[in-house]
Amino acid sequence: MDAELKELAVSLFEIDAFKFGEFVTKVGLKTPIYFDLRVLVSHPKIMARLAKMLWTFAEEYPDVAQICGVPYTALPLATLISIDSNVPMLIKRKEAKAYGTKKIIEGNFKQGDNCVIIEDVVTSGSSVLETAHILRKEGLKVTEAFVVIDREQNGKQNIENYGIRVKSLYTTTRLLAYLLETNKITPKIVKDVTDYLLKFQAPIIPLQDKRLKIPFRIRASKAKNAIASKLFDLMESKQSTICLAADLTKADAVIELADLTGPHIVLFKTHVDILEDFSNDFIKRLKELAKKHNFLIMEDRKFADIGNTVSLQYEKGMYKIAEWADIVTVHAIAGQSIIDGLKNGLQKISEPRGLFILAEMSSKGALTIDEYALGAVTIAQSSDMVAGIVCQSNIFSNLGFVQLTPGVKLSQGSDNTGQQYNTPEFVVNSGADLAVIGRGRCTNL
Ligand code: 6AU
Repeated sequence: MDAELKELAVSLFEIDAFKFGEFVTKVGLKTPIYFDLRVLVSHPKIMARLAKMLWTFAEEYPDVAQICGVPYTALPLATLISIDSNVPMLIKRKEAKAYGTKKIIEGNFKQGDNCVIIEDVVTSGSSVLETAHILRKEGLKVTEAFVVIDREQNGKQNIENYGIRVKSLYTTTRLLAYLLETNKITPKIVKDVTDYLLKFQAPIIPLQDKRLKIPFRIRASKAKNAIASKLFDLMESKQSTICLAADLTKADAVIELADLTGPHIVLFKTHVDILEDFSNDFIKRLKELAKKHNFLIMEDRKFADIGNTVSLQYEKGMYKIAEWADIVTVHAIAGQSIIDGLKNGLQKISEPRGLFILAEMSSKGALTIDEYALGAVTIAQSSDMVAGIVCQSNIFSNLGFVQLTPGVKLSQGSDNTGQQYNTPEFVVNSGADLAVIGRGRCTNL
């Protein structure tokens, strides 16, 4: 491998893929060494060898489902790898906006597919991170980047801070050594470049997923909604990020589950309309357990009608949800008026109440995509009744909102009615503050 890398380094030098002199990089750093791997397209044999070498890193990662080259220089490399390895490739568009009508990723993929990023040169790491961010938003898993050259200017660290391992064929140091050994460059060039590398490091890129790095106790103080604030406090004090979905049809079974799981959860989620024996006594017992074990109750009612109707559905009828549920879930389909309607249903209630707005659903083929999801987040921002967002990916940055993500199980999969499950690790990487655990709590499912 070493001899091959050295030989390839010489070939790359001879086609002017490395230049020595005075240059300015994309991130504005002055540099005595410049890598221009765009010339590769004029040298197909060298390009093919480079692609083959790069793909040797995949031997350690047999589960690669997709590859994606960072546009543009790495695109032909990724194409060659894809053809040679028979691993499908994705293209990230440079021009489309993340939430535009145009697709930002071209190619077919499944949620949770492992996607390896292919890149030519890493300086600050920003290009790899931009690509990884978009791939992750689309539901792909990104944990590896295969890179031709690591310039050793903090790029690798910046990328690895985001949980992506960087494997590079060359570091600048290694490359200089190969070129010196083969008399392609002088010791003076090696010294100039080495001095430069020691002096100029690209800035450390702050983590973009700021929301997820901030302790719950601080986020509690950022929440406009009192129930959201209480949820964050509970998450901190109970060291739990679990919302339990009690989708059982007998009141006693729900109560038993609440008593059993109560010490370990922060939110207990009900669907009272599936109970065959609902009674006021059930609510009384559930409220007692909520007090005993210190959890909140969410009725997953998914309100979706005009303001007047939801106001009545919330306050009246046989369930009188507004009287006992700390939180309810609400579809965004009706627009802002649904929140006003629910507020109306609280006229006789003095305790704090919160809403979770559904922005993305977990079911296969859900219509809650792109603009819909963003529209839901926009509506959510406008009211202090909103405690958080129910969604599948990291689509908001408001520190005071809780991201609640359903569809969680120890292994990925689906049920026979369209529910799609991801692993706890996956949903946390997708921005979940709270994971909804329902049938996935049973190991035989
Ligand atoms: O884990 P499960 O499939 O047993 O249960 C998931 C629970 C169910 C659903 O009604 C609910 O989460 N849910 C929601 C919520 C919480 O609003 C939204 C969604 O997109 N998917 C989903 O499953 O009680």
